Formats: sequence, C-alpha cells, structure tokens
Amino acid sequence: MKSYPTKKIRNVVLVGSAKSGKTTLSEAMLYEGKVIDRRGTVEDKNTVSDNTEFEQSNQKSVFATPLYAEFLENKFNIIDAPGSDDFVGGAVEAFKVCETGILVINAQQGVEVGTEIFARHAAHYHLPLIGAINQLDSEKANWEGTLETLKEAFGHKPILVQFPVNPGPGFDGFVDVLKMKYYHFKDDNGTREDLAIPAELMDEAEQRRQELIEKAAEFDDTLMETFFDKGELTEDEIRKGLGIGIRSGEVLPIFCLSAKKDIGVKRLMEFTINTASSPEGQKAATIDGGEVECKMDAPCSIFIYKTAVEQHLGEVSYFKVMSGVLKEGVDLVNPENGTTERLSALYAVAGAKKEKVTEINAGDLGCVMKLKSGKTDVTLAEPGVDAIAHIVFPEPKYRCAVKPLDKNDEAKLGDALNKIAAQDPTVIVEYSKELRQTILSGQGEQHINLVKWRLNNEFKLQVELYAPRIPYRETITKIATAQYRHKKQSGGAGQFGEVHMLVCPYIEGQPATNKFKIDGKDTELKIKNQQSFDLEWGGKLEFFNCVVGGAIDEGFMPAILKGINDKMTEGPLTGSYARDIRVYVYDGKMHPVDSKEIAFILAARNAFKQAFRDAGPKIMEPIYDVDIITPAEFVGPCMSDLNGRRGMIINQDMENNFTVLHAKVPLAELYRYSTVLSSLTGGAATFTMKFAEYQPVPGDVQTKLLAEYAAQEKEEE
Ligand SMILES: Nc1nc2c(ncn2[C@@H]2O[C@H](COP(=O)(O)OP(=O)(O)OP(=O)(O)O)[C@@H](O)[C@H]2O)c(=O)[nH]1
Ligand SMILES: [Mg+2]
Repeated sequence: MKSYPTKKIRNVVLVGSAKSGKTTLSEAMLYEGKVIDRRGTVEDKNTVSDNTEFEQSNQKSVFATPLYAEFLENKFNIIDAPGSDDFVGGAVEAFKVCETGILVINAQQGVEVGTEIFARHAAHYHLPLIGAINQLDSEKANWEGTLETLKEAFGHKPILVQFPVNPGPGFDGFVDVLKMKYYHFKDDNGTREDLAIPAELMDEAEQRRQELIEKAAEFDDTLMETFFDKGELTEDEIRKGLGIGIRSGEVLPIFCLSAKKDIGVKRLMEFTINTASSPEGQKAATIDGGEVECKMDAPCSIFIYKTAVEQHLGEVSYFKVMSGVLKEGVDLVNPENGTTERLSALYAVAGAKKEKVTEINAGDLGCVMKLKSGKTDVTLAEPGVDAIAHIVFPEPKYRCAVKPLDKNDEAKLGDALNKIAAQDPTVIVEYSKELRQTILSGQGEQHINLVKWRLNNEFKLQVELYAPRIPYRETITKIATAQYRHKKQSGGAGQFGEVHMLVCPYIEGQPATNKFKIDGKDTELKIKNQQSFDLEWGGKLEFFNCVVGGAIDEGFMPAILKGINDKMTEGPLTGSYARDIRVYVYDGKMHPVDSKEIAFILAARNAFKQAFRDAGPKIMEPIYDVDIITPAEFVGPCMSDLNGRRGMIINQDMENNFTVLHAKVPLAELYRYSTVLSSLTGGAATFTMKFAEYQPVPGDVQTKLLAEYAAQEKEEE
C-alpha cells in the first residue's frame, strides 16, 4: 500500500446505538473500497470487523475495530465502534483519533437512548457528526417517524441531503438533493444507476434542496450573499457551507442507507471524503497544556488508542500518528516515563488483516506489535514532544469481587487483571485492604463477563465473580467515656497500662470544646495538645491529650494514639473504618516497671472500643448520585424499582426526548443494577453513577448488619 499524505486521509468512526448496523455498514464500505469482494454478515460471523470469538459468539461488536479502504484516492480509515453501553470504552478510544463520526440511526427505532448517548459523547469530544438512517429496507422501517425523533432529539440541526424512495422491503433507491439525482439500485450489491429525478418526486426534491441550500448558507457570509444574489448555490458551495456547520456541530446532514443491501454506502463515503476534514492541521492538546499539530513536517509522535492481544500476534498496539512521519525501525520515547521503544515493524490495519508498511504519515492509523510499554492511552514520540492528553473514560457502573477458584492462582490473577486493565482502561482493578476483596469494576455485566472470558481463555485462569462487600463507615452520635486497664502478670515481664478517654462526634465546622460532664460531674479538661488527622478513608480523627499530673508519661501518647488508630481501621460495629471522631484522653495509670508501649496500645484500643459502643454508634453507607436516562414510558417502572432500592429521587428533567431521573441510591442496592435496568426497559435506558457521600443507614439495615457482623466476630485478645 502506498503512503498517503495527511490531507488525503479521513478518519471516521461509526457510532450509534446497539444493532443499528454499524458493522454491516463497515463491511459494505470495505466492499465499496474493493478491500473485499464478498460481504460477510454479522449472522454468519464472517465480517471483517467482528473478528474475535467473543464478538462472534455474542453477535455484537465489543471492540473498536480499525479498518480502511482506499477510496477516491484517499485513505478512508474506518473505526467500527461497539454500540452497547457496556463497551463504550472502545467508542471513546476511537473518538480520540477520528475527525468525523458517522452516527448510524436505525430506521426501525428512530433515535434511541444509545444514539443520544453517542451524540453526547461526540459533542463532548467536539467530534463532527454525519447522520445516516439505516435499515430503510426493513419491514418496520419508519422514515417519517425517524425524522420526528431526530427533530425531537437534535432540534434544528438535522438537514436532509437525501430522502428514500419506497422505504420498507421494496427500498431500492433515494433522491439526493445535493446532486439533484435519483440513485436507483438494481441489486443488493450496490449496483447503482444515476437517474434524473422522476416527475412525481420533483416537488419534494425541490423543497428539500431549498432547505438544504438555506441551511448551507447560514454559516458563511459570502455564501449567504451568493444565495441572496442568485437564489441558488452550487454543489461545491453547499458542501462548503455544510462542512462548516458539521464541524461546528450546528448541522447534522442526513443520509439514507441500507447497509445490508449496500444502498447509499458509496454516496455516504463520497460525501465524507469531499466534505469532512482531513487530520491536516488538527491540534491535539498535550498533558502540559500545549498542542501537537498534525502535520508531516514535524517531529514524530504517535498516540496509542487501543491495545489488544491477538491470536498468533501477541499484544498489538493501535496508534494514530499525531505528527511527523513514522518510519520503520525508529526509536521513540514515552514522554511520561522516559522508556524508549523501537518500532521495528509497522502495519496498516483492516481488522484481523495487517499489511506491512515502511512508513506512516501524520494523521494516519496503524499498528505495531509487542511493545513493552505500548498500552492504551500512551504517547510515544521523538524527544521534545509532550504526551498527548489522556482519554477521559466514563466512570464505572458495575462492580463485583473476583477470586481465583484455586487459591494458588492469586498472584497470577493479579498480574492478568493488571494486564487487562492496561489494555482496557474502562476495566478498573483494585485490591481493597478494607474489604479484603479484589474489586473489579467496569461498564456493565457483559463487560465484566468479557474480562472473565479473557481470564479463562487467554490466561487459563478459572475465577469466581461474586457480590462485593460495601465499604461501610462507622461513626458516633453521642458523647461517651470509658476506662480500660490492661494488665498481664502471668510469667515473665508484666504489662500494665490504664487509659481513661472520652469520645465525641466530630462535626465539620463545629469547634472542639473542653467542657463535658464526666461521671455526672461538670468537668473542664485541660487540653495539653491536640492533633488533627485527615483519614485516608475520608473523615477526621482529632486527638486531644488532656492528661494532667503525670498520670501517663508523654512518651506513651503515641502508643495510645496508635491503639485508637488501630481500632479506627476496624470499627467496633462491623469492622469497617471509623470516621469523624474526637478523642480526649484525660486520665490513666502507669506501673513503674510493667508499663510499656504494647500495654498502652491495647488499653487504648479497648477503651476506644468500649467508649465507641456507648456513644450511639451508627453505620454509614456510601450513597451514589445516579442519573437514569430513559424514554418517558419507562419512568414509572424505573421509579418504583428505585423505591425498592431505598433510592431517593431528587428531581427529573428532560434531555431532548428522554427523561433524566436524578436519584441518590445506596451502593449496597446497586449491585447488578445495569443488568436490571436493561431488562426493565428492554435495553432502552441507561444510567451513570458517581460517589456522592456517606449517610447513616436506616435502623433496620443497621440491625441486620450488626447481626451479620456479630455472627462472624471473634473476641479480641
Ligand atoms: N434489514 C436490515 N438489517 C440490517 C441492516 N444493517 C444491519 N442489519 C441487521 O441488524 C443487526 C445488527 O447489525 P450490526 O451490523 O451488527 O449492528 P451494529 O450497529 O454493528 O451492532 P453493535 O455492534 O451491537 O453495536 C444484524 O442482524 C444485521 O443483519 C440493514 O440495512 N437492513
Ligand atoms: Mg457492530
């Protein structure tokens, strides 16, 4: 393959809701680009894009797959992104390296929540979009209905470049009002006749063309003047105007498609090449606030947007050349850690097929194998070029615990999970000391099942996934005191330490007092010194040394603090971390010989435990902000489901034609929520979740948690 200059490259990502037909479209694009001479189908599991076993057995795209066609003397790079929410990571990776998105809309459904979500991600990344209404050949294709939903979702932005003739099973062509032609298809293989518009369609064609011209003129003063002067614009002028509108996100031009019958695919590709931007001159932000301009005449830098382990190849790093010309055999440096990598063999990529090339120009996509540090979201560059800003991945919304079936595999599992997470940054792995579990988080149950599948198949590890523990916190609501004497005199050297302490709730913004009632007497404690700690797990501990008259040596204070800290990491109620507490140590006793650190550590631990138990202890649980985006018809079922999860609906609003429910829901009630929501709404709704705060659990939940803990708690030495 020849190497294409930057301005002869288009990087296009196919996005849209699940099952809208992106993979089928990518197959037809490859066919039109003469990369393949027979189109595979998703059903036959033989598309170029869905080439992994996991994708084929699930009949859906799971990874963003780069493909290319050489078309109209350009290199037309296509990334077929997954439509399922669970695999959104792949789409977000592709957004980072593409200049244009083709938003595929299913004519049977109109705009779906998935369409909406991808349009929102695209807006976030300033990715210009071209709209394509697909499946116009299907029995349930609803052209008018789809246009309605487009208007509801995108307001004034959609503008028709084409309208279909005979939508439904007889779909065989469309009128293109940019070209003012009727494209008729004679077979299911894209054999096209370019005809004059039939008389009966002329009125509609002229009206649509007028709308298109007015839209195109909106974004450029000279075009507007030409339009006023002549009442017309040429094809080039319309394209120019549309191009400006598309790039600024003000216009969503609409095309007609049957990806399955290869109708409209070639026209869509032609328009994209003629109207969409090439990467030339595009500026990518760097982590240090600078920019890397995409041009060939510059030091070389590449950005790895995807990594995968592939059969017979090992780890493959997929990249975009962000600047300069990448030449085979070059050494590049990771600007973030200084590691040098030699890129010994370069490839152009069409799914599983890789074609060896010797150089790749700025703006183009390619891949390289077996890099040491070539993970997703990494820049490699000639010295002096900064790292490209990292991809912002969506927050996880599915969380579970994982362990190996064979205990001896623990270290192996840790390694495997770390490798998977480096390749797919939407997989988050964390060993929680607090929960004593390895917590695996991702975008949904299917996403986590993919991780499990990879562990089984790639790493030969059998694992169990199970409900994760909840990181509860404990705090107190009242003042209480306790005294504890630790004394051990059997055999050898003795141990002696006695600590008297008072605990009271720490409340943000409320100053500490030293006046308390102790043993029924008003007491004013003398604070000798105080320390305040921001706890690693959130909240505060304030420690007040109020021991007078040498009852306890200063030297034992650190031991007492240690005893308290120990117990804070293992709260007396459920073994969870304690937070937001003030501790006053105001008296105690020593023994001239037997008092030693360990005695005070144990005395403080036990005194703290006792005081804590008498201080109206409360279990607090993590509460998440949950936003559910759903078609209006599912608002009722979503709300009643939330009620059953102790969720509190804060408010609801409309976003385009979807309802957004804003709720606060305890994490304990969110296990497998993505799966539940999906089955509750037939996959039409989605949600996001983000940690908000800790709140006390209701009384009945506390009783249940206490009983559970009591059953497993052992007496402390
Ligand atoms: N009738 C008809 N069916 C289509 C068309 N395009 C795709 N399909 C069918 O729709 C289903 C989904 O197609 P895919 O190409 O896998 O859709 P996708 O958007 O890639 O789906 P995900 O990867 O899951 O997001 C398959 O059964 C296709 O055969 C079309 O133009 N007409
Ligand atoms: Mg697909």
